[in-house]
Amino acid sequence: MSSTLDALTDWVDQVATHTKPERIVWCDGSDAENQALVEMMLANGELVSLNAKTHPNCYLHRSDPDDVARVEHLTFVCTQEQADAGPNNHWMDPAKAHALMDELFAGCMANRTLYVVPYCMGPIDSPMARLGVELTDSPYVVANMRLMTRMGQAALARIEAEGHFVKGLHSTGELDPDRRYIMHFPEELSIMSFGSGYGGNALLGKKCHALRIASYQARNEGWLAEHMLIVGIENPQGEVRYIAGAFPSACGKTNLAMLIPPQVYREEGWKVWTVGDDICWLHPGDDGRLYAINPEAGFFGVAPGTSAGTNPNALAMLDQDTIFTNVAVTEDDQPWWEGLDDRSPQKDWQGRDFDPANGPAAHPNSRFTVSMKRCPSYSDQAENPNGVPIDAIVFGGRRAHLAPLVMEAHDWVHGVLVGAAMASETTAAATGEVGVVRRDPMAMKPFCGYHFADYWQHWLGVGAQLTHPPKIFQVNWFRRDDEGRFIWPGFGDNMRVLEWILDRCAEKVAAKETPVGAVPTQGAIRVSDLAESPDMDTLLTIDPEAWAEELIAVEGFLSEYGDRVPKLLIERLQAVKKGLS
Ligand code: OXD
Ligand code: MN
Repeated sequence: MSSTLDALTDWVDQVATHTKPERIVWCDGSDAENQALVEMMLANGELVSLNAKTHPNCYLHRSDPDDVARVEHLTFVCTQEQADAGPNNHWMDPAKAHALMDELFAGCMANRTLYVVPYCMGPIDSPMARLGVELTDSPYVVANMRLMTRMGQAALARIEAEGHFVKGLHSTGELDPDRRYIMHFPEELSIMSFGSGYGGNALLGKKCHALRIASYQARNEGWLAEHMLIVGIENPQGEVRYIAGAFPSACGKTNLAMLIPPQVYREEGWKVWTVGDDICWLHPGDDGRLYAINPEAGFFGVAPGTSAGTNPNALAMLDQDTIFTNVAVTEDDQPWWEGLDDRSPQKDWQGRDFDPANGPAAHPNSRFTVSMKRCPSYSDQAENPNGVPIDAIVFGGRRAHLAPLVMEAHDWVHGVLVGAAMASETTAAATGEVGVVRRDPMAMKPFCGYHFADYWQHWLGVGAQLTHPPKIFQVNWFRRDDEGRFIWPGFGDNMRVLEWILDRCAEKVAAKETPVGAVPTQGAIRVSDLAESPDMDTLLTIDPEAWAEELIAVEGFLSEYGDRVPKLLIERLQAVKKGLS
């Protein structure tokens, strides 16, 4: 019987025969290997050096201007049955998708190196972690995968021991948007990505594996793969409680994951610990609770808006060992982006002399890639192989009206409905129009690898199994007043809302019950120390008429998913509607 390594070598050989690389390099993840790759990329211009005094070991990558974001319209889930991919995914017949990709990959690595990148998603010794191998012709991808995953020798050893891994094949091709596809084959546990070097399309461990393929695997295996941050809140007594939160792309997950509590909280001894900022794998534990690991080892965060004011922890970690993509630079070669500070950039993200007439200096979706270990609030539990127990799940969206600052679902089933009804305005993380409201259930619209209705059913099933399920909440930091200004200060002050959430979990505070959920009573959210008190009445009011309309819209949205939508969810929606009338 051949070993896993033989199976891996056979696959590498097959790919090499088809793609014709000049050479094959098996990556071990070592510093020496990384250094050699960086030097090569500096020499060929794929990376640009930044100021070595202020930003040692930091580099800038300028991508092709047409390759700056995920491409949802070119991202496919290829299941045998179209119905299994669901209306939430673009579907292609697997045979057709393979034929198309085989044609694109034929000979595409001529004069290039094929890198074999073994990686582990999750702490290397965690039973919840999963393995993968990405074959890629992009050294930029290799350098990023090294920061974003546990990559190299240790992962290869675990693959050999375990015998399973997700196969990911990637080539930047010619970066031609007309020859670009991101294909997922959940039934084969494989991914093929051609024509893009952008993180979400090319770092296959992230969205492709840890969300689309993993969500499919998780359903078969009884767990959840979610687009969530994981944050630990330590109270003055030294107890740490963990919250997982789903927010659509670019709604501040990274900021929330590393928030710095307001001064009064800090003085009392509150602390915040970062476990993850984007992806969370949730497993039911033997004690009936839900345990979370972050499958990633790094942050691939949005740079614009990150500043000493909005996210000092992020800023502190970005002055060393970071790869920047599509940011601007100052005259002394420091990375710069809109919202950072009031210096003026010299070169824009395309390397041109900065001219405001060309638009923002940094691309709105410019990114930093950095190891989690560089984060000052990095949790000492982030590497815990058993994960962290979750007390609360938070669903957030970006809504100018309607949704209150915070609201607690009646129970798990209602929480699943709240998650399924999530809506937000679109952002720059995906190509397409910005600012349009769209439904984004559990913030998984672009990432769920199977039919949403089956996914909601799976959520209900996981909840039914838990004797101590987390409580589920909805939050909205983005409510606006009549002049269009944000009412809630957000950022570090979100701590005030997290405190209420944890108090509810510990059954320490009462709440005001409404048909759509329980909201804080007057004065329950601490704001008295704020220089300017926000309009809490508006932030916490439930408008029954507007909610009745919202529920009709939600009902319409759910009906797009047909007969497979769980009856329990529809019944609950009807019950909430009835409560409002
Ligand atoms: C991301 C995204 O890059 O959600 O995390 O788009
Ligand atoms: Mn994300």
